[in-house]
Amino acid sequence: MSAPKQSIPDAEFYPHASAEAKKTVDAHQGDAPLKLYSGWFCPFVQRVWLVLEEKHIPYQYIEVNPYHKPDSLLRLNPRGLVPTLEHDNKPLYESTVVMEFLEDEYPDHKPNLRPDDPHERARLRIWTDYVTTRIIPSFHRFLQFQPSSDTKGLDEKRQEFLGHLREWTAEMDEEGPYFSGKEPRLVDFQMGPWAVRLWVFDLMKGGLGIPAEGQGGEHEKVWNRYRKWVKAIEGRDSVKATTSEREHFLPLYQRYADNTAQSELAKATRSGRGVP
Ligand SMILES: N[C@@H](CCC(=O)N[C@@H](CS)C(=O)NCC(=O)O)C(=O)O
Repeated sequence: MSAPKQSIPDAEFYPHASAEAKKTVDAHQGDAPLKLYSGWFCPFVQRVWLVLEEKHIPYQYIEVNPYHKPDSLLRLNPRGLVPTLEHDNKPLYESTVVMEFLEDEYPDHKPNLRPDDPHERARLRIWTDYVTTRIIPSFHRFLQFQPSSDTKGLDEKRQEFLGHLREWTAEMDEEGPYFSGKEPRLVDFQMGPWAVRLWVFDLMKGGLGIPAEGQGGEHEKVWNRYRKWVKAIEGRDSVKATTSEREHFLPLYQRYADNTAQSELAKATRSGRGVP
């Protein structure tokens, strides 16, 4: 893989949420015992933010730039990553762990995002793990790949990513619309933030490659199921309430697409490691 190019100056980094997400941020500025240290653009943050919004848990939203880690963040999370939660003055981090914590800590806040059946609950955790260990790394291998003359390599990365997405989708309840049936569960919000960012491949990598309806061949059924799922996710109020203007994501994703991003995730992808 070619050496990363010089990174784009910070000036292009849009400092705060916009559109619907800005309204949500503005509504959560008051002091609260639960504080979300956030980056408006971050899909790992959005996982946690979705759960807070879905369950109407009171929280204070605190915007930080995790690429210029302020002491307020490092004091709570030595890894300096967002999302970081401060709950009754105690820190917690790692998006999937925090999501589980919110379920445990706020049992009276509906909806319940874990099924009661222990087997289904455990099964969904397998597919959460799959998102983090397969889908997100292959998303980034595809996004950060530099084709130059090697378009075959780019298509390999595209197919690897689509293969993982298909394998994940094939595990969904047949009817849905959500992964496990009629109700959304944590796993839906663990994958949702990446699903609503797939436009980056159309804009920056020559297309995502999900076949159009009726053209999915042997995979027609699974892609139809994926479309049903993603429509349901995009329709959630929580998703709308945590999404900023697309144009503000562009400089951030362009750096990944050019393989110049210097985030922990970009570096991990370059060196063949998984999610930081
Ligand atoms: N495993 C972490 C990953 C979080 C993460 O990578 N967050 C990014 C922003 S999207 C970050 O804080 N990056 C700072 C850096 O790369 O230094 C989680 O699931 O919470």
